[in-house]
Amino acid sequence: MPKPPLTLHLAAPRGFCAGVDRAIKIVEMALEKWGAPVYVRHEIVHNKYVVDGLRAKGAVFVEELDEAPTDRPVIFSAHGVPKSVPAEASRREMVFVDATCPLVSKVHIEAQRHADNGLQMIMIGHAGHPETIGTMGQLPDGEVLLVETVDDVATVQVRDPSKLAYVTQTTLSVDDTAGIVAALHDRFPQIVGPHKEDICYATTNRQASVKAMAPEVEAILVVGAPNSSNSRRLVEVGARAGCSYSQLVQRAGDIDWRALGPVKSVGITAGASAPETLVEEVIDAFRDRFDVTVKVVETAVENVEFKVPRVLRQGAGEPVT
Ligand code: 2E7
Ligand code: F3S
Repeated sequence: MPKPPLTLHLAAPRGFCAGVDRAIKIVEMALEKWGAPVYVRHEIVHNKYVVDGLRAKGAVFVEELDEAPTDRPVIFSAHGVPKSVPAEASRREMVFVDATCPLVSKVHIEAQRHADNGLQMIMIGHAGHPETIGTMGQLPDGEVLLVETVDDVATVQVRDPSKLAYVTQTTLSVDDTAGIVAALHDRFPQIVGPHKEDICYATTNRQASVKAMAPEVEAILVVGAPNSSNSRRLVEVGARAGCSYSQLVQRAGDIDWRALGPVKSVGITAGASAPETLVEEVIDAFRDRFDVTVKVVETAVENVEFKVPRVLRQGAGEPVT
C-alpha cells in the first residue's frame, strides 16, 4: 500500500539555544577534568534525554546543594540559582561551576543594580520555576514581588509606586508578557525596566517561527519536556495562532497517531532544551507512516554562541566560570 502524502513543516530556529549548549558542555568538561561523579544541582536543562545521557557519563543530579558531598565538584544548572547557593557552596569549601545562562546572569545583575538604586523589584515569571526562584533569590527574601498575570498587577502591594523596577523570566510568552508589562506601566507610570522585557532571543525566535507555521498546518508537535517552560509556551503559541491540535511530545513514542488522524500537514518544532536527535526520531516516525515532504519554515537565523570557559579552574570554594 502506498503511504499517504504528508508535508512536515520544520520550524527554524528550533531546539538547542546557546545557553543550553554551553551548560551541557560545562558538565562534559567537568566530567573530563574531575572524573565521575560530578554533581549537578537541578536538571542541567529540562530534558530527560540530556540528563540521562550525562548521568550515564557519571553526572549525579540532585535538587539541593546539601544532597551533594563536599569533596566532589558541583555544577549549577542553566536556569540560575539564588545567591544563597554559591554562598553556601563557598562556606562548605566546595568546588563549584556556575552553568547559569549568561542571559539569566544579566537579569540577575539588573535586579541587583535596581535594588542598589533604591528601587523595589517586581518579577514577571512563573511561581516555583527554578529561574524565577534564582532571580528572586538575588535579593533578600520578600524583596522581590512576583506577578504572573495581568490580574496580579492590579493587586500587587508596593512600598512606593514611584520607586519600582521590573525584570522578567527569559522564557515567557512574548504576547502575554507584553500585556503584563503594559498593565505595570498603566498602574505604575514611573516603573523602570528593560526596553521591552528580558525574554531571550531563543524564546522570541522559536515563538515567532511557530506563529508563522500555525496557520499552514493541521497539527503542531513541540518536542520538549513537560517541565520545560519555553517548550510549553511553544505549544500555547501554536494553539493561539490557530492550530487546533498543538501538543508537547518528549519523543516519537509519545505521538498519539489516532488523535492526529489522517493529516496532510504537520508542523514540528523543539524547545530550547530538546536535542535534534529527538526531532529526527519524530521525523523518522512520520516517514514510517507517510510519504513525507519536508518544508523548512525559517523565520530567523541564529548565530549566538556563548563562550565556554577554556579550562575549569580547580580550587575549593572558588567559582570556576
Ligand atoms: C535555562 C533557562 O531547560 P529548559 O527547558 O528551561 P525552561 O526555563 O524553559 O523551563 O530550556 C533551556 C533553558 C531555558 N531557560 C535553560 Cl533560564
Ligand atoms: Fe539562555 Fe534563553 Fe537558552 S535564557 S538558556 S538562551 S532559552
